[in-house]
Parts: sequence; C-alpha cells; structure tokens
Amino acid sequence: MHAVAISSTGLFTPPEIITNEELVVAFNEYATQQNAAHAAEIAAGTRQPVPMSSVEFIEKASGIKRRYVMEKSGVLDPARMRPRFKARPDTEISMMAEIAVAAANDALQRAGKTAADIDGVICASANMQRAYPAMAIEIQTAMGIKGFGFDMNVACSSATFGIQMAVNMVQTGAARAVLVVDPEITSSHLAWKDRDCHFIFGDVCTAILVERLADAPPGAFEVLGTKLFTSFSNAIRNNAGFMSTSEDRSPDERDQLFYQEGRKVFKEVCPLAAEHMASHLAEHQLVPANVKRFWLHQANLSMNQLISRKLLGRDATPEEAPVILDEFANTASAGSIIAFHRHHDDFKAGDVGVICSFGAGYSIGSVVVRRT
Ligand code: CO8
Repeated sequence: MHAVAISSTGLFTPPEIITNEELVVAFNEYATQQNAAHAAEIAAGTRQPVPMSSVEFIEKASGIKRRYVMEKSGVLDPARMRPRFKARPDTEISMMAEIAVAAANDALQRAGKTAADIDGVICASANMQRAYPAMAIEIQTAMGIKGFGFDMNVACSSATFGIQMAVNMVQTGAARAVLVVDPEITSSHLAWKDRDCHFIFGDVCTAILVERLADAPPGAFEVLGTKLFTSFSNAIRNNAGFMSTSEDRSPDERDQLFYQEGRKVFKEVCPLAAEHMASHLAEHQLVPANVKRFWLHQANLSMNQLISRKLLGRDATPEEAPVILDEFANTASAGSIIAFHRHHDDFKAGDVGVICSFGAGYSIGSVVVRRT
C-alpha cells in the first residue's frame, strides 16, 4: 500500500460578482412586478404576494455578502431570474469541462506536475451538465491525460467523497495520481425567484491533486485518513432529472430546482458533522485540540460556528475555522476545498488539519491531513 498525499489544489474563480445589494434590488423588482401582475388575485386572497428580500436578513442569516457567477445579467433581469448561457455545439468544450480544466491546470502547476504524471480524473460535483459522455472524460481528454475518468455526485460532499475514491486508487496502486475536480455551476440549479434561498449559492471550480506521497512535492499534505457518512433525507432536494420530460414536468415547477428546509438542515446536520469529525479523529488517536485547522463546508456562518463550538467546547478563532462564504457564498462541494486552498500556507511540518463537507443526502465526508 502506498502512502498518499494531497500535493496541491487549484481554483477557478468565475468572471462576474453579484453583491447582496444587487441581488436584492433585482429580486425586489421581480416581486413588485409579480405582485402588480397578480394584484387582483392577491386582493381577493386567492394568491399570496411575493415577499421582499433584504440585505440585512441575508447577511445575518447566512454570513454571505456576495457570490461569483458565470453570468449575472440573466440572474439580475427581473423578467428572467436565471443565468443566460449560450448552448455550445458538441465540437466545443462544455462549460463545466472548461472551468474544470482551468482549476486542474492551476493545481498541476502549483505541484510542478504535468498531464503525463496523472492517471485518472474524477469529476465530483452536485450536478452534471449532461448525462453522458462523462464530464471527467471530456476534461481528461482536453488535458491530454492518459488513463481514465468518471463522474460522481454526492451533492455538497462530492469533493470529499471524490478524494476518498482517489486516495483508495493511489493507495492500492490502481493509479499513480488522480485529479479530483469540482466544477459547481450552482447558478443553473438555484431558484433565484425564491426569497428563502435566492442568496445561498455561487459558482466556482476547485481541483485537488492526489498522488503517492513518494512522488509529492515538499510541503504536501499526507492523507492520514478519510471517512464517509450518508443518511437519506428529503430536507434538501432537486427533482430535475432525465425522467422530467417523460413526467410532462415543466422546468418552472418549483421542485425542478434546489429546495430545502433550511432550519431542519441546520438542526440535523450540525451535530452529525461535529460527531463525525470527532469520531474520525479518534480513529487516528487524535482529539479536536490536536487540530490546527478545520476547513469546513461553507454553507452558513452560524452553522460553522456551532459545529466548531461542539467540537472544541468553545468558539473557534478565524484561523481555526476559516470563512470564505462571505466572498463565495455556498459553492456546494467546492467550499471546504476553497477554504483549504486559501488557508494552508502557514502550516508547519507535522501540523494536522481536517477538511469536512456536509450537505444533501445527507452526506458528510472528512479528510484528516498532516503537513509533511
Ligand atoms: N429576506 C428577508 N426575509 C427572509 C428572507 C429574505 N431573503 N428569506 C426568508 N426570510 C424570512 C422568512 O420568511 C422567515 O420569516 P417568518 O419568521 O415570518 O416566517 C424569517 O425570515 C426566518 O427564515 P428562516 O427560518 O428560513 O431563516 P433561517 O434563520 O433559518 O436562515 C438559512 C435561512 C440561511 C437558509 C438557514 O436555515 C441555513 O443556512 N440552513 C442550512 C442550509 C444548508 O446548509 N443547506 C445545505 C444546502 S447545501 C447542499 O447540499 C447543496 C445541494 C446541491 C447544491 C445546489 C446548488 C443550487
């Protein structure tokens, strides 16, 4: 069995930013137009008005201040409220593959590696742009990587579950090195017309290079262990799928985009995530106090504060549990990886950290790493 390391990570940041202020102006204009168009039904009590959103609520409830998106004009158009993407011909690289290649090249360059060093690509994301061929194979071919690629989806835990698959393959010798890429174009599955969740998500792509410790550059993070957990829940869902047209569903039906019971998720997932990390650390004869940093999934600031408090028995400092969701919002599976990517340079040899994701499924994945 080979010892395994995360040699580097890469980040693709989308070109456009939507601030909470811009988002709320667009949403409230949409609400005003809807309410004017349906004034008679609202007055008759047969229809509820669309309630207004507010910047203050968003920041207090979530900690999110802005988000990156691939295209903002469509999202901010009150008559549209979704990104405006141009369909690409089959001869052109698809959008998810394009941003994955950018993040993967960033990771390769940081580790001083090339496509020739890689044997496999796992595209791990909360949603795939198409059914087939696999996104990962398009990414693999675009990068000139020999070997194999496949897609996997575990919603917000896709990256950590992908890391475990990569670690297993490198450990057993099935691959020398695997790139896990997490292109998250959440703007296409977010319900921008729903006040309860219109502020939650942002677009991004991260990449993680997993390889034999013996081949890794100095300062790489040895993977001490990975641990996965799932338990079925309807609290976070998206029912859009390949049977939607056969069911004569309209894309405008509410369940064809992301929907959730946010409070329930909050209450149920926080204790699960804290227990998961504590038990994972115990398997390695570690306790939370031995950990320099928790790179947590970035869904909600209060959620991360509560999880850290449960783990440490006190509030975590910003160094112990860094926050990136104020800038990026919830980027589904990429959040904990962005936190790792942005906040690991100060680690010294021997320092231990935990990457942990949690989300729809429910699903929780943790990776315990130690700097070499
Ligand atoms: N502006 C003003 N008021 C609002 C707004 C708004 N935008 N939204 C809601 N309100 C009102 C509500 O109507 C409610 O009013 P009232 O008390 O009169 O009923 C009040 O504010 C409080 O509402 P909530 O109880 O909903 O507010 P919370 O404090 O619970 O905050 C959150 C809402 C932020 C959603 C919070 O519950 C949360 O973050 N929960 C956890 C969510 C989470 O982590 N979900 C995981 C999703 S991640 C995942 O797995 C991804 C799946 C795949 C990716 C999909 C990409 C699109």
